Amino acid sequence: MTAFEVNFDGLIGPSHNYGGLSDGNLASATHAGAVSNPREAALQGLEKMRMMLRSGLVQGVLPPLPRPNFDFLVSAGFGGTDAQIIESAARVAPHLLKAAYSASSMWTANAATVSPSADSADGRLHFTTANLSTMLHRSIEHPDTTATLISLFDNEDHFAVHSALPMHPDFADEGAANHVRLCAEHGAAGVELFVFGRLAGESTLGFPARQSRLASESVIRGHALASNRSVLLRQSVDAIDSGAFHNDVVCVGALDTLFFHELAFDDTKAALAAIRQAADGLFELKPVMVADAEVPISDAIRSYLFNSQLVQMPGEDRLVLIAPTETQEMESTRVFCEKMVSGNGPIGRVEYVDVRQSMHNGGGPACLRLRVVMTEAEINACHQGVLLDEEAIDELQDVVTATYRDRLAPSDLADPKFADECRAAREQLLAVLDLESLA
Ligand code: SUG
Repeated sequence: MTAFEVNFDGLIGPSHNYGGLSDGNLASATHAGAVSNPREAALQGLEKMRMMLRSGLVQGVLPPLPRPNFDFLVSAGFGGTDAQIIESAARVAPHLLKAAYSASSMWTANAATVSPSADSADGRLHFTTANLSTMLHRSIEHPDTTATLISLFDNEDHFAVHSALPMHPDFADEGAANHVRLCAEHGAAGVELFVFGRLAGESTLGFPARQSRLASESVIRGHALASNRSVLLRQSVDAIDSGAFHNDVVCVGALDTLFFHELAFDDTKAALAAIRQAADGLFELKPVMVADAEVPISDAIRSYLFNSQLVQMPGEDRLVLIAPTETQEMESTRVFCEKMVSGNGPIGRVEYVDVRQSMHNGGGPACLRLRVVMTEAEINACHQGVLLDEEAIDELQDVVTATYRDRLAPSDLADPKFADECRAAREQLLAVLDLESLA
């Protein structure tokens, strides 16, 4: 069956700010407290979507979640009117207010894990919303994310939307950021890789390992995936402690190609052997491993070389790597990319995109999109308002330009009027996407 990879990018919300909320995410720590520019952030994201669309790909979008998250603040004991809730949270618990305002749902690679219908025993396209339980500000995303996915994929013949796994560290799940699907072509059965940082119950030193093996195993069961086509791999501690808080900071795969850093996995040789065994009879794996001697892990993480989108563009016979401009600006990664594309490997071109506002919080091009492999029937069965054309992108950009601030300091979150601004902006975005029901 023919299928297409549809990228659902997160539309960056009006409260995008640098809260310094993510332990183990070096960019978030470095930019903590800086003034952000939500308008520029959202426009950068929308330009990336436009670039994909112009290349002939199907491009989707997921709207921002409602922020501030009043349910969260109320469950933390704040009460009264909206303005009173914000004023008292700003006074006694500014860290909770920052969490409630985080625009982190923009990184839709963490929204859910997705398995295409070609891989599932029941022939449906499966989503499991990520519980994101390791980081407080992210743990409050899942109820609204599930509601969004249900609105978009509201057809049980084609789609199964599973709500988040249990909210316990044993089930810590970060979604597609720790998941890679490999195949001969999108519509054919594939091999799904699940990368975890620790076992349930295991405590680790250093930066937090955000994904548990139990979470990955649970998703494999829920999505009715064949066990011989599912591979569980352990992230290396070196990668996590160097700042690879998700596997997609050191690895990206598409079709039969796996592009990864030498230090990404705990045991690279065993990882490749396991993938080859699972792929037996389906495709021949093309690994592209980048040696630490060529691109040190610290450069890979600062530039986000691997947090790139790896896509098959119509009319091009080799894959295209859509990398952040930071990769072009760093000597080791630029030289590596030039050498890679001049060789005859599976990646033939690198396109650089500017998503700097998101990058300063540790989110590159790959974080900003959720990949959903869909057949034509599935594309037709999903909510059409989120499948973009240039006109819709223009309309969204107009709303952003008219309603988003171009300067936001964490202290601005204390102003109750900002909550009204965020609500009004989101309502206008939802209207463009024909999703008023989520308001
Ligand atoms: O979870 N940053 C996000 C970045 C997520 C990137 N996603 C992928 N790698 N797929 C995170 O650490 C920072 C927010 C702040 O500090 O204000 C943040 O949540």
